Amino acid sequence: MVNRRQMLMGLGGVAASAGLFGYAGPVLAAGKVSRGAKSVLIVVDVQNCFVPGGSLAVKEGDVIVPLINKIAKTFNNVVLTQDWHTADHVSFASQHSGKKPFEAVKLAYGNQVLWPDHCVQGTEGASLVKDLSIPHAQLVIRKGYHKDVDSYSAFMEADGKTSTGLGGYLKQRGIKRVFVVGLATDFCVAWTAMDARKQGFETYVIEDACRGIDAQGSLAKAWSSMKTAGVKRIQSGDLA
Ligand code: VGL
Ligand code: ZN
Repeated sequence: MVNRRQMLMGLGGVAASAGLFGYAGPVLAAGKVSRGAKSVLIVVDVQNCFVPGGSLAVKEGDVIVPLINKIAKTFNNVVLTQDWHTADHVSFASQHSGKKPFEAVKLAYGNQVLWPDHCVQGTEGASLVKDLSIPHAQLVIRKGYHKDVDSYSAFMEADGKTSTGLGGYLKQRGIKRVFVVGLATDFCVAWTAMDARKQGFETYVIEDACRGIDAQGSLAKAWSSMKTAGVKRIQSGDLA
């Protein structure tokens, strides 16, 4: 049992107010978001294909790398993801005759946007961007490796039922709070964040450490879906 004296010591100078107003969590400067002890940073798909010069380049995708490196230094727990497709992946327009990138097709599991070939397993395009520097990252999770199923989300493939195992991994490690950064805001970041919420994690997307593809209004749509799902939209400066 923590006695009152230990509690007051732990809380330091603000403890006096705790008795009056109740104590709801870490005491922060106004508007600041605490990482908390049981948090993880998920760095989504910072891969060569998604930065300028890559086959599915996201505008300014490279610009966020130094910021991601800096944010990652402040997290004890970091997970990286890699989009990791077979060369004949169903999400590639090249596999559908008469279809062009950014058109959509209907597959067994629903609508699928078609992309230029990207992030093929073992290729340079699928490698993490060389300037990404997060040596203390604990796990690299690959996704989209089933030829017939895409996986924007780091938690759940696009069929909505095949798990990557990431949710179980984070839960077994006692993680409660998930922060998401990376590429692309409107696809893999958004789907990862919404699935994190769905699995019960308190979830934040750090907007300035992400960049989007924004095909046909997809960026605004993604933010609106994330809001509905209960994902919190913050800036890196909001971190305590
Ligand atoms: C992504 C489209 C296709 C992403 C991956 O990382 O956001 N987008 N594959
Ligand atoms: Zn992909």
